[in-house]
Amino acid sequence: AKNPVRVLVTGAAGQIGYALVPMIARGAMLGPDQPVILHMLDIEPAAEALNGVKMELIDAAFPLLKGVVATTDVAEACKDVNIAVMVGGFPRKEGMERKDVMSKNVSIYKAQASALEKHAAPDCKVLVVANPANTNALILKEFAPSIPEKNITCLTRLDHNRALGQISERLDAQVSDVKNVIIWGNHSSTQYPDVNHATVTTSSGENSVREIIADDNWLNSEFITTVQQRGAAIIKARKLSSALSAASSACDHIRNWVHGTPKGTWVSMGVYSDGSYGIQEGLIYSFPVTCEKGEWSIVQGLKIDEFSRAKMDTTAKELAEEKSLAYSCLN
Ligand code: NAX
Repeated sequence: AKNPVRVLVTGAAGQIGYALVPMIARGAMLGPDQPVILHMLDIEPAAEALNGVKMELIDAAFPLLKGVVATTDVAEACKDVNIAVMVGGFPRKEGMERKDVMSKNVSIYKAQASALEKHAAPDCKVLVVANPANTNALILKEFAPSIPEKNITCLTRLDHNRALGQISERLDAQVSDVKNVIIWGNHSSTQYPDVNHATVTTSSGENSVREIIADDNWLNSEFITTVQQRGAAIIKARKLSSALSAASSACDHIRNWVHGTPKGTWVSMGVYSDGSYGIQEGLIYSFPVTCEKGEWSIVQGLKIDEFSRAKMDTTAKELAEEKSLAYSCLN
């Protein structure tokens, strides 16, 4: 039998946490034959609720679940973890300034970066979900210099999956037959969902999504805003933000990272920019990536038209601004 993998979920007493931990315990993240030990972290006011989640995990009698650590101690939570899914953060409350929210999250991610650096397994893979996801991941990277930068990523897979969903609905096709959409940039409303390289498999073979939809007007406006604004639409409908789709996408992100992407398919991940596609280095930016042997690489050589270029630059500019705001909070 395989050795258990230790998976940390921060903010585990929250909404996404509640959807995510059973998925991990059932093998949706690491596979149906991979035992796991769950490490759940939350803050003191949520300690009792966190313990309730632990009780439910025990009650569910998941065969793959070999242990549960539920704690408010960051060092204990990070001890020897192989995967860290960072869902905990400070939410934006009504009337709060952007800078105040940023400042709270900068101090959380600075502290948790140090704890991961000191206590996590050396090859630990980190996925930041909590908003502002790209910038929280960047702060984590800056304050955990001994963790390789390739091991620190943020979640844009939910946006990617939302784009696949919109295309499949529009075509009345199976979502599993649509692939290679791209989310460029920030996990925010400036993100650019790009379908220029996307395909859909039909009885006649693999077709270009742009050609088969044959409605550039829809693709260049309504499709993009629907994906960008989907989080807000879920809040309006549910009176709560996306949780099951976020949790499921976090599992997809880690599963593809660890086990690879299928041949000919790429996914979107927020990763440290190496300057690909003219995106300045030093930002965590969402790119199309393929994964093999536990490592992602940015898909190279895609043709970028003027329309895409402008949108990719707008979202990069917002990330550069977030980065300076985050740095101004450090002093
Ligand atoms: P909840 O408010 O339900 O849960 C957050 C949990 O984090 C709470 O239990 C809270 O006590 C805990 N927490 C706060 N500070 C902490 C700290 N320092 N250490 C450990 N835990 C801490 O929010 P939920 O709906 O679960 O969303 C979690 C985060 O995901 C939010 O930041 C949200 O904005 C972000 N999202 C990101 C998405 C993405 O695609 N990247 C999509 C979904 C979601 O909106």
